[in-house]
Amino acid sequence: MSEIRTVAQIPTRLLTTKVSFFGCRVEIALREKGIPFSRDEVDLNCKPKLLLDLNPIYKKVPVVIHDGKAIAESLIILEYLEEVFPEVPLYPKEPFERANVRFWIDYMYKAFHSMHAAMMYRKGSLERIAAADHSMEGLRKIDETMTTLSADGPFFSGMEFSILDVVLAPLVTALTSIDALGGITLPGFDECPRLHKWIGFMQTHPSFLASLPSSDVVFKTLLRTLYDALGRQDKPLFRHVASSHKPLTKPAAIPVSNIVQILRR
Ligand SMILES: N[C@@H](CCC(=O)N[C@@H](CS)C(=O)NCC(=O)O)C(=O)O
Repeated sequence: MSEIRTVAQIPTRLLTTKVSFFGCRVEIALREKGIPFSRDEVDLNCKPKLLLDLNPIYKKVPVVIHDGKAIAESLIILEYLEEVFPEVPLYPKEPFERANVRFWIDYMYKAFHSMHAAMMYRKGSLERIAAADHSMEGLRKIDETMTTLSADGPFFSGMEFSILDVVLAPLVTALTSIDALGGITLPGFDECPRLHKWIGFMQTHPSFLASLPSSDVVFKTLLRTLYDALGRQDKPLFRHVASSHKPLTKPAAIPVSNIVQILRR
């Protein structure tokens, strides 16, 4: 007689990379749902055949392999996990509430895209200013929405952890890097108190602590991305961002003179 396996016993494997905001979301959802998984970090500068085979269209991480089948694209993976592992729900059941939550997921996804764009465009360029403005507006709207849903939180929509917390998660570590690298002056506590409280609370939340890289690791990775894209041609910009970084959690200044060693690590 064949062995009957519960869904959680079917092997789950996550392909991600050292710092992947998209991969982190999937990791948090897996942990919140109590799904055992193995985690493999892929080198995106030298993509392994496995990744190209499993995600031949986009060739990106994260990819989840569940029961021998590969699922790509973080938001699609999150919905898949919800359908296959419904025991710990992260989305609301009611269709209108669910639609609303999907709206905010889409909004946050785009706000992150603007932050990344703000970082990648040249300093002072119109594109950089527009992207920075768009992401600032995004953060203000997110603060407003959180406050409307629940003035005190502690989670995005109140007392219950939800998919909105998962999707906003990268903000917890990305903020200082985006600030330093993206040339964005982020809205302060006075302007977005609920958002700042959320960030503080999430820095103590177990699934976040286990899944998010430290702000220093995020900074170094983004700095390398920026250096590869711009730094070689724009040394003053590179020096500026390297020296203006202030880590969110651990006070460990990065002297500009050490920058080469940092990038070699
Ligand atoms: N839309 C994708 C984006 C994933 C993505 O951009 N992944 C990055 C790593 S964080 C990647 O694999 N980049 C490799 C590349 O662009 O070639 C998702 O939501 O999963």
